[in-house]
Amino acid sequence: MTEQTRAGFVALIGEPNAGKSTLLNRMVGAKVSIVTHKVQTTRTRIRGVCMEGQAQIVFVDTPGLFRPRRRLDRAMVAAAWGGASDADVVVLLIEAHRGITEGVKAILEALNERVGAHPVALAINKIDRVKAETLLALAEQMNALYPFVRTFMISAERGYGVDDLREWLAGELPEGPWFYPEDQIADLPMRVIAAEVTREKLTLRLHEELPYQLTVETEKWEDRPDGSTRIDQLIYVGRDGHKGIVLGHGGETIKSVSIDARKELAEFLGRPVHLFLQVKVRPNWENEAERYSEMGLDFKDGN
Ligand SMILES: Nc1nc2c(ncn2[C@@H]2O[C@H](COP(=O)(O)OP(=O)(O)OP(=O)(O)O)[C@@H](O)[C@H]2O)c(=O)[nH]1
Ligand SMILES: [Mg+2]
Repeated sequence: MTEQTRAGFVALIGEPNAGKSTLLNRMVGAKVSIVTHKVQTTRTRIRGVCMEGQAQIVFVDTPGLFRPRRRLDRAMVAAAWGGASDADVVVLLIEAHRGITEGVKAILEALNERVGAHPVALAINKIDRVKAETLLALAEQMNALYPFVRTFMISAERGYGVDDLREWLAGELPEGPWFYPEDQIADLPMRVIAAEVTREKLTLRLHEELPYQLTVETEKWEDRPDGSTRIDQLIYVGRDGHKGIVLGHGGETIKSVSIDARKELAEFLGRPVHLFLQVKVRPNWENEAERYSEMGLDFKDGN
């Protein structure tokens, strides 16, 4: 008798920078969600698919949970909770070395209300950064605060504990047919993935200078008969001064961002890429519904 197929959704939630996107990429075995050292990297729900035996696990990477102030923040946080409430299993990631922060406490308080009866597992991430005693104490304290169904200690970056987590998750999913073809790993449109790659390179390059009010959109996508792809993207910034930062001295910054993004896109697509970037000042983009739909966010949620 063949094993029954299983399929379901696993939401990865946690504070900004907890390592949710790193874990998603590790599970999927490819980079489908961008990762940076900065908080609030992920802006929307990103699905990555992985197979574990006869189970298809659809991981939902979510924006970090924090106290939202601006319109975009609110839409991001709403998207994160939406991901959690739709999931079969929720995995809360916390950072081992930071422990139970105010942000983690706020998430624990909101969990009951927002995800109701869904099972929630705890994943203490970045265990490469702490000693074993610290970890055990943290696990105990967290379990006293919330009835987690399981606790895992992992390093998303190094891969420790990740196989155990994946195996356990597979067994928790309901029996049923798969949602995606067996070889599919993500379900974001390519134009959005391409825009995210450029946003990652900008974030990595600009460090502290990075304008929060920055977004990237793919304007045009052309698969050419010669086997190459031409991608035109717009970088929206909120202010004139930000345009100069993104361009850099003599256009140096945007040039190196473009080179890095093109390289990664060509690798991802398996074909040569011509990437054209243009920077536009758009003071009010954070209040434009169209910018949100391009990102996969709900404009209403930002109200
Ligand atoms: N030392 C260590 N660093 C990690 C680990 N996992 C992730 N990181 C780092 O933590 C930072 C944040 O990782 P992300 O995966 O972008 O975090 P995130 O939770 O998706 O963040 P947001 O999208 O901003 O909510 C990056 O610099 C990662 O390299 C880990 O297991 N150990
Ligand atoms: Mg992320």
